[in-house]
Amino acid sequence: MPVITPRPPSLGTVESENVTSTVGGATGASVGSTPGSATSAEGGSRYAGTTSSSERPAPGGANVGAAGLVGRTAPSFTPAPKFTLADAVADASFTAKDPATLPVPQAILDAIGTAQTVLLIGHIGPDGDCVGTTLTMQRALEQLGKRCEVCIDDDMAGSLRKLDVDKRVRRAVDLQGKHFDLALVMDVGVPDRIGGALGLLQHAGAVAVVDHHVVEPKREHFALPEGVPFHAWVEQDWPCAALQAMAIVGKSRAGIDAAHPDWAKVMLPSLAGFCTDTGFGRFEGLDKEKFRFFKHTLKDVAKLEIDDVKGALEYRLPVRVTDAMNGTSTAGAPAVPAPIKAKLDALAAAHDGVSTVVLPKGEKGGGVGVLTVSDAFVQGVLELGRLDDQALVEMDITNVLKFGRVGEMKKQGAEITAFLIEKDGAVFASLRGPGDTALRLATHLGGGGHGQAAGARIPGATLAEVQRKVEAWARANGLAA
Ligand SMILES: [Mn+2]
Repeated sequence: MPVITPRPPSLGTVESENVTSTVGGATGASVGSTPGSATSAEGGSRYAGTTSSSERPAPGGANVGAAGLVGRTAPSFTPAPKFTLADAVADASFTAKDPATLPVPQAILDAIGTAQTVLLIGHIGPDGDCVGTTLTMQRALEQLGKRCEVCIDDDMAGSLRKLDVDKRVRRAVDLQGKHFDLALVMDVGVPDRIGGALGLLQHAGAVAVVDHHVVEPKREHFALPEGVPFHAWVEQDWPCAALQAMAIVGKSRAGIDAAHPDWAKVMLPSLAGFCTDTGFGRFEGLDKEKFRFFKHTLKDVAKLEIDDVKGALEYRLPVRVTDAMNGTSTAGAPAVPAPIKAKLDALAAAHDGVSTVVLPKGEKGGGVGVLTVSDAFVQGVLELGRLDDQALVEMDITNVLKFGRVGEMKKQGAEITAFLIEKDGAVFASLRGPGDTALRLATHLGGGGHGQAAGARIPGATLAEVQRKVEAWARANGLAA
């Protein structure tokens, strides 16, 4: 078993989201309607520095990148090819712009202005943008005397739980039957991506969607009762919903200022969302002009640095947990309780824990790495982890395994990687590879996705069966020896 250095888990969501978006007959629609979901895993893995150089599809398919600068207000400034958010902040000639100057539909501002109670809803398979957008809105609106709740009806990875310092994010079941003057659906525009929060809309006095994906939200999609006002504000060319929150909050800045808020705390989640949805400015197809609004919010409103935002998202598993996952032992780490140790040891002895194999290149190149993780192993590690952090969820474990071990397999020459994990009587495959190899393998396994990042759910199969299928496919296609 190779010893690896644990890497930070995903800043965004988990890979399984990418997989779920490609199964159950929801393929095209789900992938197309939630580009953020299919790419936020990329964002996390990019941060961990382990994935291929595949680039993020633009949310609107119409982002103009550096060309967006042509004819705009800063003709003297020419961005470097890789002009990141850090570059935008550091470059004195790149002037900041106040998001308060961005247009926001009056109907949205009026709906928020007249509401006394507001429910902020983000999407399932949550990422930094949806958590950051809803939390900044909650913190800002509460400064204006409104009562708010935040609902994201799904597990959140450790980095996102860390953003939610006041533990304000709730599941739908905990808010059942509550009335809100306004429900704001943010960073998502389709009903099947908000989980049980869809039911909460039945008790809302008004509903508004604020999103940056390619969506056309309509009231009938959300099955709202007769007469309930519905508004939608979609900015497909904006890099994140967090920028929409920055614009909304910017319009109310004077009113919020009267409450003497901690602006860093109010804006930090939206800054984090901007960072995760853009890969800290590294993704392709971004309109760098929008970075000016990030810079203003960071420096002039929150008075923070990028490292503060990184720090707010930094989550590490307890040391004895990473030790248990990697077969390492860290001096000074608390001992693993005997029953859990026995369980994990038994799994290892039965080769039913974690395994990796790297097949060398075939005549057409490739090189294939297969990582398998049994559900029993995940549950054993989870049991251990929850002794230290009760809020630990499976994706905290699986993210670390995936980003650590997949990166390790790539270093050993695997251009194509398959991460196979058991869950609920199925094997979930998360696939990466150059060109269209990931999609081809996914299709072979009955799934789908993008050329370089794809997934499949194989019901009723064992890990070993799927592993053999991956290996056979690779050999048959000349991608493994
Ligand atoms: Mn987003």
